[in-house]
Amino acid sequence: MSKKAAVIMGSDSDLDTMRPCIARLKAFGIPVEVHIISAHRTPAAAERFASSAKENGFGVIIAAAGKAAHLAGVLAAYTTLPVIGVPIKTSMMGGLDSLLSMVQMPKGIPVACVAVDGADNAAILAAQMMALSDEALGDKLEQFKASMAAEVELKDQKLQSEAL
Ligand code: RP5
Repeated sequence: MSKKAAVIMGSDSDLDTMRPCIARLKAFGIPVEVHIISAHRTPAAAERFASSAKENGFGVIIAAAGKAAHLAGVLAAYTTLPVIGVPIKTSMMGGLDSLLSMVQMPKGIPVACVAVDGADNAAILAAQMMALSDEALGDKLEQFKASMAAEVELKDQKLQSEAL
């Protein structure tokens, strides 16, 4: 059976930012579970989820959080699964607070951190990780890259036909 991806958010206020991530994972045919678990408000649930994620059939964990964004790091502390962090944009510091909280992990507990609000890239990176042991998913990623390249080429062709 295909491994699942987990999308964990620190708050329901992160959901709108994370919708493209969930949609992209589904578009690749990856089974997804989405949960709200907070490193600070529900730390026991964070430990429970991450400690059992591997035996529960997950292949990767995506963790989105803002401000003092410790969620990805805390989840990573309790699992050997790869954890991808999505720092959420904040009103006070534009997400720099989330980014630094997430990316500056101490030696031994890595978190693969994407850009502020980089939900879509988190899904693509997760798919690339899971494709290491899933050839069909690898083919879908090849197609995805080819269609992106075709789109750019089309834009360039269109530009060449315009008088600038
Ligand atoms: C973080 O604090 C969440 O991930 C969210 O990005 C931010 C604000 O949370 P709420 O106050 O909206 O619940 O824990």
